[in-house]
Amino acid sequence: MRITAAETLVSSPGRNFVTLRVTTDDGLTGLGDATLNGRELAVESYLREHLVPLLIGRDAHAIEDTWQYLYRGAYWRRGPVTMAAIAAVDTALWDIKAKAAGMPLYQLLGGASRTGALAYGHASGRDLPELFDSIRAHLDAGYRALRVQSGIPGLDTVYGVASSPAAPGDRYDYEPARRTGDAHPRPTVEVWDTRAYLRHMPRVFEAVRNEFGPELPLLHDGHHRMTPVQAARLGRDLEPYDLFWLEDATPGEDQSALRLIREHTVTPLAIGEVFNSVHDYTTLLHERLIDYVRSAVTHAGGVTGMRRLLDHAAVYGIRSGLHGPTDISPVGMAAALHLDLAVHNFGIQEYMRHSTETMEVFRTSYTFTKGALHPGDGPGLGVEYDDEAAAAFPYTPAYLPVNRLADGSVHDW
Ligand code: CS2
Ligand code: MG
Repeated sequence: MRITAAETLVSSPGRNFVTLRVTTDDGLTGLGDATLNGRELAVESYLREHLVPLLIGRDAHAIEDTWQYLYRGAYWRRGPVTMAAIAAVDTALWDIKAKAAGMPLYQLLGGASRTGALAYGHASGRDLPELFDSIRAHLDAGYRALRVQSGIPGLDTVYGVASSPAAPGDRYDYEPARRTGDAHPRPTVEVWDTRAYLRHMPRVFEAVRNEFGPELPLLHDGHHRMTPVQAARLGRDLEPYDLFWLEDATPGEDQSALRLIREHTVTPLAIGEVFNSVHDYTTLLHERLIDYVRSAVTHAGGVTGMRRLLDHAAVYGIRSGLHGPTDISPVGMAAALHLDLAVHNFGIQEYMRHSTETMEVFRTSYTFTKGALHPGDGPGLGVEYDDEAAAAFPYTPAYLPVNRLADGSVHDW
C-alpha cells in the first residue's frame, strides 16, 4: 500500500488547527494532528515543504521506518515543530493501518486494558462561589475528576480561569490563543504575582474539600510559574487536600527543579505538556521525580513516540496523564484515547471538551460516559475531517498571552 497524496488542512473552527490527511493507492485516508498553538503555520510549512514530498510513494504500512526516516533523517532532532510534524505523519499512518485491518486503533496497540479512560475536566471560577458553581456543573455533566483553577485577589486575569462561570461545553476563554481578527495581532499581556498565588491557593483547596468532601480527585496546574522552592512550599501546603497531582509547577526545561520539589513534598507531580520526546523525561523517570507524564500525542512524535514514552515510564511505575486541552484537535484527542485504552500504565486523561464549531469540522466517534472516555469501535482513529464545514472557518492569526510581573519584566505564562 503506497502513499499517493498528503495534504495539510488549516482551519479555525473556534480556534486554529493544522491537520494532515494522507491518502493511499487503495483509497484509504488517515488523519494526523499537527497543531502547535500560536505557532501553527511553522508546522504546516515544515510538513508541506519538507515532509510531504518525502512521503509520496512510500509504503504506508512502514510506520516505524517512516518515523525513524523523518526523525534521524532530518539530522536536526526533536523540538516542538519537528515532533508535531512527525506526529501528524505517524498518527495518519496508524489511522490508515487500523482502517486497513478493519479494527479500531487500540486493537493494534494490544487491545483494551480497561473499559474506558477516566477523564478530568476544567473547573474554574474568579472567586469561590463561581468555582463551586463550575464544579457542580462539571459533576452534573458526569465528570468524576476535576482540575481546579481560581482567580487570585489583586490579579485581573489568571491562567485557567474562565471569564464567565464555565460549564462544560461553554467556551473556556482563557485557553484559545487570542484571535483579534487583526492580520498582525500581538499577544495580550497578563500581570502575574506568585506570592499572591501561593497565599491564596491553599485556601481555595481547603474550601473545595470542605464543600465537596474527600473523595473527588482534584488536580491543579501551576503552569510553569514557580521557582523550585516556591513549588515545594505549595506542594507542602496542599498536602492536607490530597491532590491527584500538581502539574507544571516549574518551567519544563529544568528537570533538576523537580528533584528539589520532590525532596519537600509528597503531593504527586505531573509535567511534560511542552516536552516532545522521551529524552526530555530521562532524569525525571530514572530518578522517579514525577508521577505522571503529560505529553500530547500531537507534540511527542505521534502514537509511536508516545508509546515509546509510556513504555519507558511504565518501567518506573509512572503513569500517563495525556494532554487534552482544546488546542489538541479531536484527531490528537482520539489518538490519545486509543493509547489510554490500551496501555497498562494509564493514569487519567485531560478532557477539556471542544466547541460546537470544532466538532462540526471534526466528526468524531469517541464518547464520554459516566466520566470516562472511549475512542469508539469503528476502524482506525474514528475521526473524519469535513472539508465543506472547514471552508467556513479560515485560519486567523492568534497568540497565547504573555505574562509580566508588576515591574514589567517577562515571566513564564
Ligand atoms: C494547559 C494547556 O491543559 C493544560 O494543562 O496547560 O491547555 C496549555 O495552556 C495549552 O496547551 C497551551 O497551548
Ligand atoms: Mg497544563
